[in-house]
Amino acid sequence: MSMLSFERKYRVRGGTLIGGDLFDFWVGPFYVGFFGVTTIFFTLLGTTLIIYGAAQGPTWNLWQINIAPPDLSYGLALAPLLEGGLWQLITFCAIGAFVSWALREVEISRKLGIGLHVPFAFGFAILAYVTLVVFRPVLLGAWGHGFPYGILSHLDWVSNIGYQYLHFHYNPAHMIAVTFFFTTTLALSLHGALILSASNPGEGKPVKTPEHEDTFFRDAIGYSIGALGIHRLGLFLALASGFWAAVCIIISGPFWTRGWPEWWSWWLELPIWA
Ligand code: UQ2
Repeated sequence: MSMLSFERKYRVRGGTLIGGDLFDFWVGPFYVGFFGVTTIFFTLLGTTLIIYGAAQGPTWNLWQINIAPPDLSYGLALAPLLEGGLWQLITFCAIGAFVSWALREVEISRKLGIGLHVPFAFGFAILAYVTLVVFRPVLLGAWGHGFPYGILSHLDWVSNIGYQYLHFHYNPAHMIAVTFFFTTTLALSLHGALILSASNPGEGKPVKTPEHEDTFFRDAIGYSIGALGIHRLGLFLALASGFWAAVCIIISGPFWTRGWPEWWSWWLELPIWA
């Protein structure tokens, strides 16, 4: 079925989570829906606040623009606009936009009768962000523990947090996250290369089949995970990356306040060395 006739057939009413038929329509290729409206609202408001914040600042240099969270002394209270209040509003808008986008994905999935894997996966990215700017700051008792919104400033923040724990690479959850990130790139490069190799056998030669894909890996390592399996593995690896990234930062401060190298003392203190 051609794409245009498929869309005519499957762009159906219903599947909305809220508002019934109210925003149940398309604008050009885009589905709108209640959450399309809230996404636009939070995105426009948040972006306007970022530009307003930049306009107050000392620079229009794109690399140096910075919108900082409130001073730690404000704790978990609301701060004046130019003393972190903008950061608080922007954070609220960002979460509003991300969650709206996820819920719009849910509505589109429900319309099509497909699984909720895409919004579920996006939810992990949202979780990682919310961990940095809400969960950890709340556990530490101040919005000032969130990261600043700026290209260089957020890099400085990451660097400072790293040194605060002496050597962040000794954080065991960070080790697990990094390993998952690298394994994700390994799996995606294997998968992308394998699919393209079967699809592009060379000029004038017929495109090859999934059996060829299986056989390449059975010849090479005696095992093929399969066409469906590689996608399950890929999704798992990607979600585990984000999950452990969130774990590694939430435990830094709320659950471990010393340097991360010191955490490994448990190994030296095992009774088996005695
Ligand atoms: C595979 C398969 C695919 C693939 C890939 C493999 C036909 C088209 C890449 C090979 C993957 C394996 C053996 C798992 C590797 C494990 C890790 C942790 C990276 O068998 O089936 O489908 O794309």
